Amino acid sequence: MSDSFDPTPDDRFTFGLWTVGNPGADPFGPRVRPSISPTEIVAGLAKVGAYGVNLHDNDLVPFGASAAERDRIVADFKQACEDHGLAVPMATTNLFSHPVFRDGAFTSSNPKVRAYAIQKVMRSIETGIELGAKINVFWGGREGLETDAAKDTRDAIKWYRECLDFLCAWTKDQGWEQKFALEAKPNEPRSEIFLPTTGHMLHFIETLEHSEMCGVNPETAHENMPGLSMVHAVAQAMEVDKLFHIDLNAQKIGRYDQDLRFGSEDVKGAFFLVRLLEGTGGYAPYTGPLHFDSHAYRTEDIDGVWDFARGSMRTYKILAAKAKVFDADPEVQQLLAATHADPDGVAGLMNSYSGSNAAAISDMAHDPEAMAAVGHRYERLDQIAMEHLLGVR
Ligand code: GCO
Ligand code: MN
Ligand code: MN
Repeated sequence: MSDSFDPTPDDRFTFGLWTVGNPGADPFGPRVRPSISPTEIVAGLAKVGAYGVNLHDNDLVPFGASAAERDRIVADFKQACEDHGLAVPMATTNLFSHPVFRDGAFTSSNPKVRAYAIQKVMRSIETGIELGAKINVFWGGREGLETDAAKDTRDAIKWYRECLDFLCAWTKDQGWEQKFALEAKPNEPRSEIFLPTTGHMLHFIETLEHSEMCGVNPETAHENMPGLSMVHAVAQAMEVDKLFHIDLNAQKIGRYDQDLRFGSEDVKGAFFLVRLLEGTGGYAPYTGPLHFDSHAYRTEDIDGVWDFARGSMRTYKILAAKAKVFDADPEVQQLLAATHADPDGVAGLMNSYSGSNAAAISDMAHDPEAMAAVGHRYERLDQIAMEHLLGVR
C-alpha cells in the first residue's frame, strides 16, 4: 500500500551508513545481523526513498587502509551514490573507536594524540569533499573523563577550541566552504563528556575563531537522556541560525543512549519538534538534511531494518501533516491570538531601549491582580494537539 506519507528524495531524509548498517551488537551481546556493504546500503536507501547517506570515515574506509585501497573504496562508493541518485550531505570522523582515543581526541592530555586527531579529521574532510558533503559533524564521544583528577576541564576546553580553530582555518585555507556541526551528548561512553548539551555547545561556538563556520547538530536522544527538551535545544539553535544539521531519533528519559526509531517514544515531543522544523507555527522552516541517527531494534533481521527506515521517515511526514493541520485549526489560532494579544502596543516599548520607552514603562499603570486572574487555556490548547495526534480531530 502506498500513500502520501511514503518518502521521496524531496523530503531530504538521510541515514548514516552506521544506522541502517548497525548489526545489533550491544555491551552484553554480539552482533545479530550480517554486515551490509556500503554500496548495498546505498541501494537499499534509494529503494526506500531516502535523499542521502552520511558516513564516518571508517564506516567506508577501514582504519589503516592503504592509500590505493582508500581511493578504490571511495570511488566505488561515489559511483554507487551516483547510480542510485543518492546525495552525501554530511561526513564525520570516527574519533572514538580506536583505543588511541580512549582519553579523548581533541581533549586528550597527550598533544600527539590531539595532533593525530586533527590529521584524521583532515583526511575525513577530504573524503567528504570528494563525495560532495558540505557539512562535517563533530561528535566528541571520547572527549570527557571518569575522574577530575585526570585533567583540568579548562585545559580540555582550550585544547578542544585549539583543534577546532585549527581545522576551521585549514579548511578555509584550502578554499573549501564547509560547515562544522558540533553534537553534544551528556555521557556514554565516557562517564562525563565535555560540552554535554546543545546549550553548552552554542556558547562554546561563540568563543571559536571562525564561529561563523560552526553550528550544532542536536540529537533527540542526547537531549532526552538527561531529561532536557529537544524542542527547546533546536529552537534555541534555530533562533541564532546555528541549526546546521540534526540527528532525529527517540529515547526514554534517563536511560543509556537508545537511538530508537524517530517518534517511537514521546510522540508529543516529536510532534512539536517537527512543527518547529517545518515552521508551521511561525518562523522560517529548517531546510537542511533530516538525518535519522538511530537503528533498528536488536530483535530485527534485515527486513526489520528497512521497516525501521521506512517507519522513521513516515512518522516524520505524518507529524508534518499533523503540524500543518494543527496550526491551521481556527480554534488553535484563536487561543494563541488571545494569549499573545497586545491591544495597547506594549511590546513595541520593550524591543529597543530609548529614554522615552524607559519613561513609558516606568510610568505605566499596572493591575497585577487583574493580570494574574486570567487563565491561559493551555489545557484546551494541549488537548487539541492531543486530539489531532490521536486522529479524532
Ligand atoms: C552516538 C552519536 C553518534 C554520532 C555520530 C556522528 O550517540 O553514537 O550520536 O551516532 O552522531 O558518530 O558523528
Ligand atoms: Mn545517540
Ligand atoms: Mn548522533
